Amino acid sequence: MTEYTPPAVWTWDQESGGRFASINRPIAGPTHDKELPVGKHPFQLYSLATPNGVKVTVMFEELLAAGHAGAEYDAWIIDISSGDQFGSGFVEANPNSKIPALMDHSGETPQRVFESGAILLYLAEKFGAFLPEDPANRTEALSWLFWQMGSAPYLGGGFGHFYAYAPEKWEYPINRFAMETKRQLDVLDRHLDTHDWMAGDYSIADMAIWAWYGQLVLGRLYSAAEFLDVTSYKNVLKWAETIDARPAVKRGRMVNRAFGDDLSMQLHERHDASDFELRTQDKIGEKE
Ligand SMILES: N[C@@H](CCC(=O)N[C@@H](CS)C(=O)NCC(=O)O)C(=O)O
Repeated sequence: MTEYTPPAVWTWDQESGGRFASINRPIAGPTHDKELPVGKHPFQLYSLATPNGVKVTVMFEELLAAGHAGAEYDAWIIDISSGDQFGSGFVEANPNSKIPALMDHSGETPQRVFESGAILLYLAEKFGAFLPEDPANRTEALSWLFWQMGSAPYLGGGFGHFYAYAPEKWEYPINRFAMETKRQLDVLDRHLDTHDWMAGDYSIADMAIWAWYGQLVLGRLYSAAEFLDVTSYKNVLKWAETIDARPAVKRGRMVNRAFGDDLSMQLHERHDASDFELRTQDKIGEKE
């Protein structure tokens, strides 16, 4: 790694390199006018099937599977590599320009919700589902939910960025964030040694943590399974496999997914429960 002497005042170097460099900016706000589409359901989700997006689509599919018909939703794809997150309509839904963003049109005035953890909590409270009712387990579930929100940036923005996306492999940041990621996996592994779920029953805490750490130990993130020796976290792996086998989780993973080799796992937009059967990319790809 070449030595870097920071200047007195940082300036924006547009040539900083690395995958996704083109979408990073040091300023917020919209870059262009673009209204968001609105479908027929009360909930309008604007997202992409990254771990942060998958948490929310898993929650919607779990709510629907549990019989909460009011959780019907339209899921629109936001292509973050093309800058959709900087369109004016999206920025109105999320001033932070990151997926996922939710609009709830079920009340008198539309309600925006941004930050995946806030969306999960909003839906759990609205439907009285997937969040323990007793105060002790509820508090524990929220502790783990917020743990995920605070921890995953070290896994994604730290480890994942330097291991998979940075323009070169640099030992210092990879060591730093591999160490922290493995520490976090050990936190989970010790907890799951004596618990089936993160808090009480299966809850939004499991959904949030599974999307990142569950998928990491299942070998789906950053091609890093061997490097991080993920299968040594046996309790995390068993818990991750149990969640992965849930039909609603499989459906949640498919929504807004526009990458990967398996076209039958890609449902770019979800507007109806039948879309999982009728509108995956293997079935409509050639037509659209
Ligand atoms: N803390 C946020 C993080 C959301 C986030 O980082 N989203 C990423 C995709 S996983 C994104 O939209 N990135 C676009 C960008 O940075 O411009 C949440 O959990 O909702």
